[in-house]
Amino acid sequence: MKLDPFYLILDSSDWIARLVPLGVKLVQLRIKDMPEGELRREIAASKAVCEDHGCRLIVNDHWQLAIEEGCDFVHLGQEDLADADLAAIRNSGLKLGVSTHDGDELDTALVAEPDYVALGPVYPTVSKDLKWAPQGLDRIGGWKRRICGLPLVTIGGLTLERVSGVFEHGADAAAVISDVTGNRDPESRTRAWLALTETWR
Ligand code: 3NM
Repeated sequence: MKLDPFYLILDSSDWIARLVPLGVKLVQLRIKDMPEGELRREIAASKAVCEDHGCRLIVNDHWQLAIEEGCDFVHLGQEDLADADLAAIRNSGLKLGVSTHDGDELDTALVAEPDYVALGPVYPTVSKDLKWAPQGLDRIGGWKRRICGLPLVTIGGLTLERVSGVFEHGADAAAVISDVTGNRDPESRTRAWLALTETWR
Protein backbone atom coordinates (compact mmCIF):
# COMPACT_ATOMS: atom_id res chain seq x y z
CA MET A 1 0.00 0.00 0.00
CA LYS A 2 1.24 3.50 -0.81
CA LEU A 3 0.37 6.47 1.37
CA ASP A 4 0.33 10.02 0.16
CA PRO A 5 3.44 11.76 1.57
CA PHE A 6 1.38 14.64 3.03
CA TYR A 7 -0.66 13.27 5.94
CA LEU A 8 -2.75 16.04 7.42
CA ILE A 9 -4.31 15.60 10.88
CA LEU A 10 -7.43 17.66 11.62
CA ASP A 11 -9.83 17.76 14.55
CA SER A 12 -13.17 18.50 12.90
CA SER A 13 -15.22 17.96 9.79
CA ASP A 14 -15.19 21.75 9.35
CA TRP A 15 -11.42 21.70 9.00
CA ILE A 16 -11.71 18.76 6.61
CA ALA A 17 -14.27 20.63 4.49
CA ARG A 18 -11.97 23.64 4.44
CA LEU A 19 -8.66 22.00 3.51
CA VAL A 20 -9.33 18.67 1.78
CA PRO A 21 -10.83 20.31 -1.34
CA LEU A 22 -7.44 21.99 -1.92
CA GLY A 23 -6.08 18.61 -3.01
CA VAL A 24 -5.21 16.81 0.24
CA LYS A 25 -5.22 13.04 -0.38
CA LEU A 26 -4.63 11.67 3.12
CA VAL A 27 -6.30 13.03 6.24
CA GLN A 28 -6.81 11.83 9.78
CA LEU A 29 -9.83 12.91 11.80
CA ARG A 30 -8.49 13.15 15.35
CA ILE A 31 -11.16 14.03 17.90
CA LYS A 32 -10.55 13.21 21.53
CA ASP A 33 -13.50 13.99 23.81
CA MET A 34 -16.91 14.31 22.25
CA PRO A 35 -20.33 12.73 22.87
CA GLU A 36 -20.92 9.72 20.64
CA GLY A 37 -23.74 11.22 18.57
CA GLU A 38 -21.67 14.27 17.65
CA LEU A 39 -18.66 12.13 16.95
CA ARG A 40 -20.70 9.98 14.61
CA ARG A 41 -21.88 13.08 12.74
CA GLU A 42 -18.30 14.35 12.53
CA ILE A 43 -17.12 11.06 11.07
CA ALA A 44 -19.98 10.88 8.56
CA ALA A 45 -19.49 14.49 7.44
CA SER A 46 -15.73 14.00 7.07
CA LYS A 47 -16.26 10.81 5.09
CA ALA A 48 -18.64 12.59 2.69
CA VAL A 49 -16.11 15.36 1.99
CA CYS A 50 -13.27 12.87 1.54
CA GLU A 51 -15.31 10.73 -0.84
CA ASP A 52 -16.14 13.80 -2.94
CA HIS A 53 -12.46 14.67 -3.25
CA GLY A 54 -10.75 11.30 -3.56
CA CYS A 55 -9.08 11.70 -0.17
CA ARG A 56 -8.30 8.76 2.10
CA LEU A 57 -9.85 9.27 5.55
CA ILE A 58 -8.25 7.72 8.62
CA VAL A 59 -10.29 7.82 11.83
CA ASN A 60 -8.28 8.15 15.02
CA ASP A 61 -9.23 5.92 17.97
CA HIS A 62 -12.96 5.43 17.37
CA TRP A 63 -12.82 2.15 15.51
CA GLN A 64 -16.36 0.98 16.37
CA LEU A 65 -17.85 4.17 14.96
CA ALA A 66 -15.54 3.95 11.97
CA ILE A 67 -16.89 0.48 11.25
CA GLU A 68 -20.50 1.56 11.72
CA GLU A 69 -20.05 4.59 9.47
CA GLY A 70 -18.48 2.48 6.72
CA CYS A 71 -14.98 3.96 6.95
CA ASP A 72 -12.02 1.91 5.83
CA PHE A 73 -9.01 3.08 7.86
CA VAL A 74 -8.34 3.64 11.56
CA HIS A 75 -5.32 4.82 13.50
CA LEU A 76 -4.71 3.54 17.02
CA GLY A 77 -2.28 4.57 19.70
CA GLN A 78 -0.79 1.85 21.87
CA GLU A 79 -3.44 2.09 24.61
CA ASP A 80 -6.29 1.93 22.14
CA LEU A 81 -4.55 -0.92 20.36
CA ALA A 82 -4.45 -2.89 23.62
CA ASP A 83 -8.20 -2.37 24.14
CA ALA A 84 -9.34 -2.78 20.55
CA ASP A 85 -10.96 -5.87 19.07
CA LEU A 86 -8.48 -6.45 16.27
CA ALA A 87 -10.47 -9.33 14.84
CA ALA A 88 -13.54 -7.09 14.54
CA ILE A 89 -11.43 -4.42 12.88
CA ARG A 90 -10.02 -6.90 10.37
CA ASN A 91 -13.35 -8.62 9.74
CA SER A 92 -14.79 -5.24 8.81
CA GLY A 93 -12.05 -4.75 6.25
CA LEU A 94 -10.60 -1.76 8.10
CA LYS A 95 -6.98 -0.90 7.46
CA LEU A 96 -4.95 -0.08 10.54
CA GLY A 97 -2.18 2.38 11.38
CA VAL A 98 -0.40 2.25 14.74
CA SER A 99 1.68 4.80 16.70
CA THR A 100 5.08 3.80 18.04
CA HIS A 101 7.63 5.65 20.17
CA ASP A 102 10.16 3.01 21.15
CA GLY A 103 11.30 -0.49 20.28
CA ASP A 104 8.85 -2.24 22.61
CA GLU A 105 5.95 -0.36 21.11
CA LEU A 106 7.17 -1.26 17.66
CA ASP A 107 7.22 -4.96 18.66
CA THR A 108 3.64 -4.64 19.94
CA ALA A 109 2.54 -2.79 16.82
CA LEU A 110 4.00 -5.39 14.46
CA VAL A 111 2.10 -8.20 16.19
CA ALA A 112 -1.10 -6.42 15.14
CA GLU A 113 0.02 -6.61 11.48
CA PRO A 114 -0.66 -2.95 10.76
CA ASP A 115 -0.93 -1.35 7.33
CA TYR A 116 1.46 1.39 8.37
CA VAL A 117 3.57 2.30 11.37
CA ALA A 118 3.95 5.83 12.73
CA LEU A 119 7.11 6.96 14.51
CA GLY A 120 7.15 10.03 16.70
CA PRO A 121 7.84 12.55 17.90
CA VAL A 122 10.59 13.32 15.40
CA TYR A 123 10.88 16.86 16.79
CA PRO A 124 9.37 18.47 19.90
CA THR A 125 5.65 18.96 19.50
CA VAL A 126 3.19 21.37 21.06
CA SER A 127 0.19 19.30 19.97
CA LYS A 128 0.45 16.31 22.28
CA ASP A 129 1.91 15.54 25.71
CA LEU A 130 4.44 12.77 25.29
CA LYS A 131 6.94 11.20 27.63
CA TRP A 132 9.40 10.44 24.85
CA ALA A 133 12.26 12.71 23.88
CA PRO A 134 12.35 13.71 20.23
CA GLN A 135 13.55 10.79 18.14
CA GLY A 136 15.57 12.84 15.68
CA LEU A 137 16.01 11.94 12.04
CA ASP A 138 18.50 9.13 12.66
CA ARG A 139 15.88 6.82 14.16
CA ILE A 140 13.91 6.78 10.91
CA GLY A 141 16.15 4.47 8.87
CA GLY A 142 16.22 1.76 11.53
CA TRP A 143 12.43 1.87 11.89
CA LYS A 144 12.00 1.60 8.15
CA ARG A 145 14.22 -1.49 8.05
CA ARG A 146 12.39 -3.12 10.94
CA ILE A 147 8.94 -2.71 9.41
CA CYS A 148 9.95 -4.61 6.28
CA GLY A 149 8.26 -2.71 3.49
CA LEU A 150 5.34 -1.26 5.44
CA PRO A 151 4.80 2.47 4.94
CA LEU A 152 6.45 4.58 7.64
CA VAL A 153 4.65 7.71 8.82
CA THR A 154 6.71 10.25 10.73
CA ILE A 155 5.10 12.73 13.11
CA GLY A 156 5.89 15.40 15.66
CA GLY A 157 7.04 18.96 15.13
CA LEU A 158 7.19 18.63 11.36
CA THR A 159 7.18 21.86 9.40
CA LEU A 160 7.62 22.75 5.76
CA GLU A 161 11.18 23.74 6.54
CA ARG A 162 11.97 20.40 8.21
CA VAL A 163 10.00 17.93 6.18
CA SER A 164 12.52 17.08 3.46
CA GLY A 165 14.73 15.54 6.13
CA VAL A 166 12.24 12.84 7.08
CA PHE A 167 11.85 11.73 3.46
CA GLU A 168 15.59 11.76 2.91
CA HIS A 169 15.91 9.42 5.91
CA GLY A 170 13.36 6.95 4.55
CA ALA A 171 9.92 8.10 5.70
CA ASP A 172 6.99 7.54 3.37
CA ALA A 173 4.67 10.16 4.84
CA ALA A 174 4.87 13.24 7.06
CA ALA A 175 1.97 13.76 9.46
CA VAL A 176 1.32 17.31 10.60
CA ILE A 177 -1.05 19.31 12.76
CA SER A 178 0.16 22.69 13.98
CA ASP A 179 2.32 23.74 11.06
CA VAL A 180 -0.89 23.85 9.03
CA THR A 181 -3.74 24.58 11.44
CA GLY A 182 -1.67 26.97 13.57
CA ASN A 183 -0.55 28.92 10.53
CA ARG A 184 -1.99 32.37 9.86
CA ASP A 185 -3.08 31.14 6.44
CA PRO A 186 -3.84 27.39 6.64
CA GLU A 187 -5.01 27.27 3.01
CA SER A 188 -1.73 28.67 1.67
CA ARG A 189 0.24 26.46 4.01
CA THR A 190 -1.68 23.39 2.79
CA ARG A 191 -0.94 24.31 -0.82
CA ALA A 192 2.72 24.76 0.04
CA TRP A 193 2.84 21.30 1.70
CA LEU A 194 1.16 19.74 -1.33
CA ALA A 195 3.68 21.39 -3.65
CA LEU A 196 6.72 20.54 -1.54
CA THR A 197 5.73 16.88 -1.09
CA GLU A 198 5.07 16.44 -4.82
CA THR A 199 8.62 15.07 -5.22
CA TRP A 200 7.73 12.09 -2.99
CA ARG A 201 4.20 11.58 -4.30
N1 3NM B 1 1.26 11.96 17.89
P1 3NM B 1 2.39 18.58 15.39
S1 3NM B 1 3.19 13.61 17.95
C1 3NM B 1 -0.72 13.38 17.47
O1 3NM B 1 4.65 11.06 18.49
C2 3NM B 1 0.71 13.20 17.67
O2 3NM B 1 2.87 9.81 18.42
C3 3NM B 1 2.59 12.04 18.06
O3 3NM B 1 1.43 17.49 15.96
C4 3NM B 1 3.43 10.88 18.35
O4 3NM B 1 2.48 18.37 13.92
C5 3NM B 1 1.65 14.21 17.67
O5 3NM B 1 1.66 19.87 15.72
C6 3NM B 1 1.38 15.66 17.46
O6 3NM B 1 3.70 18.50 16.10
C7 3NM B 1 1.78 16.15 16.09
